[in-house]
Amino acid sequence: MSPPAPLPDLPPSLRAERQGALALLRLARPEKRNALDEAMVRGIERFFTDLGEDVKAVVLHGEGEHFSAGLDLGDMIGLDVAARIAHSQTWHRAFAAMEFGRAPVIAVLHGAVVGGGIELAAAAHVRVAERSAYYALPEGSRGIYVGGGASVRLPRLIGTSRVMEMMLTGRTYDAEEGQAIGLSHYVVEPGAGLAKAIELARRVAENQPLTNFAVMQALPRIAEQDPASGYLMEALMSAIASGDAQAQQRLQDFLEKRAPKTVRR
Ligand code: 1HE
Repeated sequence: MSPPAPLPDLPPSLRAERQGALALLRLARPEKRNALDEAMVRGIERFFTDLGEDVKAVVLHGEGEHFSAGLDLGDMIGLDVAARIAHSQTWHRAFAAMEFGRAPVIAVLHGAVVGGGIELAAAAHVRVAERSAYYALPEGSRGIYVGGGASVRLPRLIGTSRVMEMMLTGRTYDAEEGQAIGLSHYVVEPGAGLAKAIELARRVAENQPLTNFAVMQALPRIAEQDPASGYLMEALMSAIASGDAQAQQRLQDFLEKRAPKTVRR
């Protein structure tokens, strides 16, 4: 078997490692509570853009007590309007590279998941929250506005009204509340998030690659289309995925009792 593809060069505030078919990306700036500065955001873009073809799923997590304190507020000091637009668009590119990248991303959330930290988490495909996690959009009290895609991604997750209320009042949601409103898919005990995310990522990595492609690339676009175009796109995607040799084999495996059943777990 060929050795795993090398991981892209990253700043010291981001650490990447391979575990078989998985890649793990760690926010490694705990002394600043994983506040995301420009080097980290550009590093995130590079990581997801240059991900090797043999990476089948990614786990994103944070070092220290918090997933991320959001934007490094120092980056907002003294920029003119054009530079601020460019700054926000750098975040958009980085998180789009993740959301529409080569491999599904499972994020582990703990401690503060605030501002740009929620924006980063919202670009992941599966979110596992430890009980310590809490969510906030403190932009209002900082005198700024979201710039990492929250206006687009968060209303789709939790509704425009909740995003408005979070931004206006600075209210926080804890891990359980976050799960109830759709910010995370799982809540686990403190310290158990990474193991859970790796378990989920291994499962994701075993799917047919074309199915994962369809889920990541087609599903969110279909969901935004008018229904008639969406049904057509779904039929086309479905035909492409199920016509693949690996899909045909998997179907045969089930029919000939070689594949596991879908049971409650
Ligand atoms: C930071 C940042 C940051 C910490 N930018 N430096 N985000 C926020 O408004 C959240 C701001 N952070 C906090 O409220 C707190 O830091 C925490 C609740 C997350 C953690 O508190 P704590 O007591 O553990 O840490 P700390 O003492 O506040 O912070 C440790 C250091 O990290 C300290 O620096 P030091 O040099 O004094 O050690 C902090 O200044 C630094 N630090 N958070 C810069 N965010 C694309 S637009 C997105 C818009 C947003 O994300 S707005 C939300 C910004």
